[in-house]
Amino acid sequence: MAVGKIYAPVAGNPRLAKSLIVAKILGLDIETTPDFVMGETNKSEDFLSKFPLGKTPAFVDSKSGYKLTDSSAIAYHLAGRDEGNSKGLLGRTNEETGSILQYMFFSEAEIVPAFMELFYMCEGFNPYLKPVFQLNEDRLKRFLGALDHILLDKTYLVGERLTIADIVMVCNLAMVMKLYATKDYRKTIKNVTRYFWTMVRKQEFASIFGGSSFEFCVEQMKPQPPQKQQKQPKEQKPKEQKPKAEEKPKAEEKAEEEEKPAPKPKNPLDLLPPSPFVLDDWKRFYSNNDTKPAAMDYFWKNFDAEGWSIWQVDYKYNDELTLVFMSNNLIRGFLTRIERARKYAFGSLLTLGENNDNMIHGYFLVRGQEVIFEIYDAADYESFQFTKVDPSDPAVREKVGDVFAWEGPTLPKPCADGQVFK
Ligand SMILES: N[C@@H](CCC(=O)N[C@@H](CS)C(=O)NCC(=O)O)C(=O)O
Repeated sequence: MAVGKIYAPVAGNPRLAKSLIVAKILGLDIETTPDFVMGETNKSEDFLSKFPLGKTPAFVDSKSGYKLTDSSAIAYHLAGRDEGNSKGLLGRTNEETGSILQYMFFSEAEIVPAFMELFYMCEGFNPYLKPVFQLNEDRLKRFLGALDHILLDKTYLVGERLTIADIVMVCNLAMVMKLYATKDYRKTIKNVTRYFWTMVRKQEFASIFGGSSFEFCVEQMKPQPPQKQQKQPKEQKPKEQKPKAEEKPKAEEKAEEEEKPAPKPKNPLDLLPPSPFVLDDWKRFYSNNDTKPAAMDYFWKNFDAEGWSIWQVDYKYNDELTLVFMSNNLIRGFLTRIERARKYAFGSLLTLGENNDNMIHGYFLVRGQEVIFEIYDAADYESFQFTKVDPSDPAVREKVGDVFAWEGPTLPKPCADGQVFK
């Protein structure tokens, strides 16, 4: 029987790998969650009731129900299930354990955050900010340089045997080595590269990272082009909706704040005449019914063209898109940044096509007759073309239905993936 279950996406997950490697070494049976969908499973009520942080990996002991989050904490806990510490994964002396923790924290608190800042900007999760990017490149260089120095005469980080410090470090380095550290870069951290290469070929790591087939970085990941976020606003921006406070110089704003608490500006959308179309009812109906025909019949029956507008949304730089998962990450990043629009909008944005030949296309339903502040305020709004469409046109209705359903004859290309903003 499995000693416990780890909730996390399984494929290629270096955070989950830490625990799987420990389990392999100690012969522990761990249940995993191959059906886990990031952004859905970890946002479910059931998951959040167990793990309020909503993050993975997350562990539950099958006997005691003991719960734990954080990949390194879980791996450390599992390493402690070694009767008599026969493998010594947690060190054999108090000093060794201290050093193990030192390297684990170094890896988690320094290397990983610096790398993830770069990764998120390259994947489009965070807007590209050149100084922040450079700062983190410098930080990563400094940390890997220090690690290189530490590893000058070492095979393992602590003592002469594999410990949990190596497992955590190697798993954390895997993404750096795959996506960032090109051949030239690796030449500047020869000891780190030698250490990583030695470890990934060990049988404990090989089944996870492919052993000798591990694919080192050939071309370094790149941030999203900055000009996309710096383009001039389009004329369709309804500037008057922008709360005045945003235009004031910072110092003036600060002085005012100190004098009196700023009154919370009423959202102009809440002042529109009430609409018979209830967004929450629609979202619920859409989630609980087949999109075609049931949900779309409901949608058009209840749609209120005076209170709501429909917008075709197209990514402006479709010809720069490459892998489907990256396009979908770009969509996810945008939808995260318009989070505040949830009360006033619904939409479906799809990645259509295939790797190296795909486009981002969709439709949004928006309260009122303009693109709302909560959407155009997003840093990457300018990368998307919002075009108002005529909801009384049957051809438009069919296209909206196909995009909301993620399938249908009017999609310009077959749907590869997508995100619903609801
Ligand atoms: N330090 C944590 C980080 C966990 C983490 O950020 N996990 C990501 C997935 S790899 C996550 O759950 N993200 C969802 C969210 O932030 O809502 C660990 O190593 O477990």
